[in-house]
Amino acid sequence: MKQFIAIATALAITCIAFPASAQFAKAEDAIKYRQSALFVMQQNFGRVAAMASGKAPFDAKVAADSAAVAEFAARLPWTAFADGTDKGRDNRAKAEIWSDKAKFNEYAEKTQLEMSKLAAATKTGNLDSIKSAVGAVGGTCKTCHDAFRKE
Ligand code: ASC
Repeated sequence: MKQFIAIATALAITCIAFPASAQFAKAEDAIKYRQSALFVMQQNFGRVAAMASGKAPFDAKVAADSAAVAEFAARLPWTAFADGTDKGRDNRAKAEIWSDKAKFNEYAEKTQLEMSKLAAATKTGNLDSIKSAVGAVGGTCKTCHDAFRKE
């Protein structure tokens, strides 16, 4: 019984600490997964960013729906940068992702935080708030790419 409680507790803690931790059969799958998640995130963020910059007409409902998807997608890629997934499929991940995990994780969390703020801004429908939130998200994309993405 004691052992059962210990195992159940360990499982519960693991689930709370790593809600979205995914395991992959092959490095190729992990790379494809994170590339897909980042693509979905970028497509949805890009749609809102185009509205914020005036390149696309502002549609509050489309902006809110897109930002909600981008916010969700922003939670997905990071678990797929597991050890041993630097090679296996064409990709631009730099070795620093694995040698400087603390910084990479910090940037990943910042991206999620700013994406959540953008999702909140789109719910208000206020274009000025959306513009500044888009700028903040774009900044986190760029900071991370400059450090961790090959040209
Ligand atoms: C995008 C995209 C990025 C960021 C970046 C912001 O839409 O694909 O990498 O925004 O350009 O500076």
